[in-house]
Amino acid sequence: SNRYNHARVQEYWQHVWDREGVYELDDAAIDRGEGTYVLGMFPYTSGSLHMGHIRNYAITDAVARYRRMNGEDVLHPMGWDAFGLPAENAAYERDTDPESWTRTCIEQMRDELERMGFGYDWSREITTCEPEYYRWNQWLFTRFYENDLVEYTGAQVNWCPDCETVLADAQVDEGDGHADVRDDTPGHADGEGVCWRCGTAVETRELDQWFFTITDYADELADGLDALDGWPESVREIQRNWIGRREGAQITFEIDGDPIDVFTTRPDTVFGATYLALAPGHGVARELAQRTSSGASEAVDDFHDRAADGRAEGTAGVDTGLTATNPVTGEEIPVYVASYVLSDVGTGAVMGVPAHNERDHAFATAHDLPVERVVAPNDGEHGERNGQPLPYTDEGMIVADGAYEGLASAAARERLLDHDAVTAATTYRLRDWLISRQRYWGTPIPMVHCEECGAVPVPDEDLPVELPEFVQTTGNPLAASDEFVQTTCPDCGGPAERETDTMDTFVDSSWYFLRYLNPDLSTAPFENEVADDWLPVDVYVGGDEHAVLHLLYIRFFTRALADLGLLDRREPVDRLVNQGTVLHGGEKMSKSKGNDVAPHEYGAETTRLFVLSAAHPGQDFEWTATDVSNAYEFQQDVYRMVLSFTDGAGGRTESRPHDAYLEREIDRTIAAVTDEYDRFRFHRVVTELQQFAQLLRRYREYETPYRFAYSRGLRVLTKLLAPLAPYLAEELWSALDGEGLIAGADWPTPLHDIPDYRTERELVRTTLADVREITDVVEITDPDEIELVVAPDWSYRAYEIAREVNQEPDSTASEGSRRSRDGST
Ligand code: ANZ
Ligand code: ZN
Repeated sequence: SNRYNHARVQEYWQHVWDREGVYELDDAAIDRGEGTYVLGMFPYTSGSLHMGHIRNYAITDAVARYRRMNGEDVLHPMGWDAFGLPAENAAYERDTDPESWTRTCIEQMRDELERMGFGYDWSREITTCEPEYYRWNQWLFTRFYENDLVEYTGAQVNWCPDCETVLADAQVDEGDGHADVRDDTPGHADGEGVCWRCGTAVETRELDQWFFTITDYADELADGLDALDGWPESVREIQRNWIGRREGAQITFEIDGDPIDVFTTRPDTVFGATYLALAPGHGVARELAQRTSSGASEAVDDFHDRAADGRAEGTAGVDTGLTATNPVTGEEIPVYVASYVLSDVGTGAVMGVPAHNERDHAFATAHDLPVERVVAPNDGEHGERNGQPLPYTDEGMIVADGAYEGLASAAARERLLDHDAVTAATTYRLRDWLISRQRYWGTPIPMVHCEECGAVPVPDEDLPVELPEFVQTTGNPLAASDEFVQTTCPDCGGPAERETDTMDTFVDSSWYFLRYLNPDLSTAPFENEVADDWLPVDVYVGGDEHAVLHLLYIRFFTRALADLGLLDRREPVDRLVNQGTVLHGGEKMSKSKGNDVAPHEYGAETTRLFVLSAAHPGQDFEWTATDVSNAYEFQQDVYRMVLSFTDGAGGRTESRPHDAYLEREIDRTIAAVTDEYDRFRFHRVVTELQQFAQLLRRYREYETPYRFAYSRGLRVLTKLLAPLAPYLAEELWSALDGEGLIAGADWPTPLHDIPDYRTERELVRTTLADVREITDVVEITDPDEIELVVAPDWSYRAYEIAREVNQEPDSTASEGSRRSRDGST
């Protein structure tokens, strides 16, 4: 029939693909190491796929198919991010265990992915909750431990009382559902924010915890961003802010003859310091609070209690009664404890300069402290102190009396470095990565605590340390299992206890892209040489909500692995694509908002074709039923067109001069579409193909088609469509008697030299009535006059078509061919 029955077609071709193993890359190809690595962020095993997943994987699949048709060895694997709290929560809710739940999710999601027509190499599937996978987390942890990349230390940590676990900084949200990394306030264990998973208000606790010392790499990770020009600038900027490198100085004040260091980015404002402020919990403040003698110490103690409960915010603070000496001016200034000073930033102490800093100004206003202007704008009157509103936070000229007066900020900073009490210093916002979780569903940290020997790593030959059987308890199920906990010390053989913390699941995903290369390797997590051949991942696609967690951790891991001698490469990903959001009714499409559309509600292929055609991969777009049905109609049109030709319409065998334009248009389309694929602009591919299909239809309506050119046109159309609508393309390809499967067919090439259609263009003035499905309509200045941009030797065609094909101009026909220059990002 002339109707495309997508359900039947999908089932048939899926079967053929599976039988032929078309998407599998054999070990020989892996060892050659010359291929293209196309990867989508593997999904968390939550139960079912949502439209964001579909968009993500439709992009990688299109790239993988396109590159495969270009003759490349394409590695396009898939796996499961299978550990984590939600599985545990689901287990409690459903009275099952996390493993059974996770396995059920995986079965369902794999089935959904297959039915979308995504061509994965399933022979490389990995699942992070398998002991065979997580033993390598443990092995890598031990390597990190041996090389001083692991620390075990007491720390103020973010604690989710509902999940009963510690959270990394980046897992504490501002309460709007996303870690808001643009906020200046570091979120380190300051008791603010909510759990990224459950939304419960986060608390602060002090616990002994395992850390990866990612801060050792702070400079490298920040500097490396400059060279990552295949990454969106927005992600690089988020990482830069997250690392938060601040150059400045440490200035040593004195309290009763004892030194106290402050960190500042603006040492040139030291002349205007009117108070000194300590973080709650700062050593000096704590000592004072423990004294019993004075009223001030009681107030400080009381303030500490309030701060610990999260009841001290904004400009909250308390006068300690102490004074500090400014080493540069010799002035005595009061010492406060202030909640806005963070204990783990800089030195945990600041000099307050209300005239030149917003937060200090707010604090000074609240506590009635003096404001002393010491820097004036360069263009202001020299010496003028009250002309501008305060705080004045830019650089300028020093207007404080003394040796520095009249110097520019930068020069003053320079000279201040000669002062004994001032030293150059750099601080970072980045904290070490807290990987301890007091939960069941994760990789057990392979350490043993021995009273004699302290913390001792489990020897490699005893890995994996497998999870004990799951039990329902309120606390940590690992700690509840005596059998798991009681062990012997690997060093002295005495009685010892196993560590019961499990690893943050972000450890699992920090190196999974290496495991796909040799998923069954039993002697190491990956093979060094193979990894060096395949890294960096050529194209990595995923959401920008991972800008600082996952995408920073994979960069850290890659560098750490390189320093351990396991890799040469230092960056994991060459080109990063962040897919935009699918909106529905103006809001992000999601189950929780109740505005979601299940991926299989429409034909799988219609859905993927639609999400690719709707917008540039990085752009958000709105889901509309009309646009979906347009994608559906396009499939039907192409199907009808091909089938009606193969159904016996023979066509001419002699060419006529007039056919030349079709031949050229085929070549031009190949060039244009190829270019759009190279730029990941699948929406433009679809536009090109729709126009090309329309051209073929018009050509055929106009006269008996020249068989050679027309059937070539149909084949080219089918091939160019294959990365986006692979089932349909297979069906058409077999109807056109194409050789083999289109999934393995060669990408079409132009028959004639064609001009670079992008650069060699010419402006042609014409009227709306003359315009048919020609080329880019750039700008309509007047409804009757349109500027067309066409390649030089195509301009004749514009007039040809207008004159010959269309006797009856109507405005809707030209609407359909209008293209703006948007999306040219
Ligand atoms: C005095 C000063 C004067 C500062 C001035 C700035 C401007 P940003 O602001 O993000 O670049 N600071 C230092 N340690 C801190 C801590 N533990 N908690 C809170 N704030 C702290 O970060 C650097 C500035 O943050 C530092 O420079 C310091 O304030 C403040 F006109 O010192 B500044
Ligand atoms: Zn021991």
